[in-house]
Amino acid sequence: MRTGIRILDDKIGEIPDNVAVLLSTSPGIDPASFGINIMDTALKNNSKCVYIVNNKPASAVRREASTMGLDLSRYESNNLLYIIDAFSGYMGIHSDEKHVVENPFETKNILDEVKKVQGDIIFIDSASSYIDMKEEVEELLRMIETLKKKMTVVALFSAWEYEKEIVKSIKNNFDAVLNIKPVEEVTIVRQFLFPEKIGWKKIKPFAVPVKVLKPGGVKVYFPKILVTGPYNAGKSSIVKSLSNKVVSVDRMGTTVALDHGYMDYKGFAADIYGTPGQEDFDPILQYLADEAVAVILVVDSAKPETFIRAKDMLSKTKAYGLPIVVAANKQDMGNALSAEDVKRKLGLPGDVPVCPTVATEKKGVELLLDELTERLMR
Ligand SMILES: Nc1nc2c(ncn2[C@@H]2O[C@H](COP(=O)(O)OP(=O)(O)O)[C@@H](O)[C@H]2O)c(=O)[nH]1
Ligand SMILES: [Mg+2]
Repeated sequence: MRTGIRILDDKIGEIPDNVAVLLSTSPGIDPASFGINIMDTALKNNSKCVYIVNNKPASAVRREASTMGLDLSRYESNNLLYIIDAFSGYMGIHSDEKHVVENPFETKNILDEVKKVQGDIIFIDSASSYIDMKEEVEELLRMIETLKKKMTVVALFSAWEYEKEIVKSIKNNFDAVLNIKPVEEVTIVRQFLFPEKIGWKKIKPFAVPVKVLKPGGVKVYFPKILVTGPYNAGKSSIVKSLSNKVVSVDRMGTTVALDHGYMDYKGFAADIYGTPGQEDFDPILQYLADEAVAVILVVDSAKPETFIRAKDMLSKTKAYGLPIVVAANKQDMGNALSAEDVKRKLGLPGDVPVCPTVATEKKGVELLLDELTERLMR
């Protein structure tokens, strides 16, 4: 089993069978989106899933999935997914669901309902709501122990103000703990996933920037990738070719303000901003570059006389220190230098990749993206 979240999967490896994973989110972040995304990944990998929901109607789970662009009905009708309603019974309301726990106050009844279905992975949405209902944690932990003997357990947890000791004892009972927390930066709040504990693998602490896209699901998300380079090098064309959506402010054929695009590629999502190339705009370059996480430098391979300017722009965007990839663009021009020659002439550090591109034909853009995402993962 994998989470479907790039970087995280690469670092924690495959999740073994018969472990319990706690997915804990800070107040204000709904753990269900993350649980549903992991479930969708598991279903796509042919694992059977069971989803117990005790804090909202089962229909709310389907609705949440559908806003993320994920369709669960196919799996439900093929008996690859069972959603167990442990909410209606708690609320004392009627349920039209196929799988209902009439009295969810006792975990024995939940386990009985689980016995009627089959699954490799079971999701509990939500462990915190169950603890709130029972006002104690032992019974839930015992249920998880029982379930773990048969399947992998993923428990969702909204970490409101619980006593430290309680949280500690809960976490102790899980093989892995993944925390999702907001991190405030200068102007924006981003969400990061922090693995706190991974029982099956030694890991160094790391954090993965995440965002729940509706539609799109959970993506590793980078809020700002900067595309810079001299006038006419092909920046706007690169932003366009990288993007699923694009807004460009062009006047008389060149960018006077800012290109913005949105990229969604192999589990990564990013907002991409192009800078203007003309020197008149240099004073604003550093503002545009604020909070950038990576830089794509675009050069016209047929115009080596612009390379000094290109390097100057890298300095002005304070790109050194960030991951940089170079697009040696306009490779279709008869007099274009090869990517190797562009690299040598630019005189950038050896580990900066220079990729041959023809932005107007989207050629080479995939390689550029692979190099970029590879560097972002580091
Ligand atoms: N032949 C060729 N023309 C390109 C390529 N990329 C961009 N262009 C053209 O070069 C001009 C400048 O491109 P643009 O993306 O606006 O450059 P910017 O000023 O850096 O944003 C436009 O006429 C593009 O159509 C390419 O790879 N090959
Ligand atoms: Mg432009």
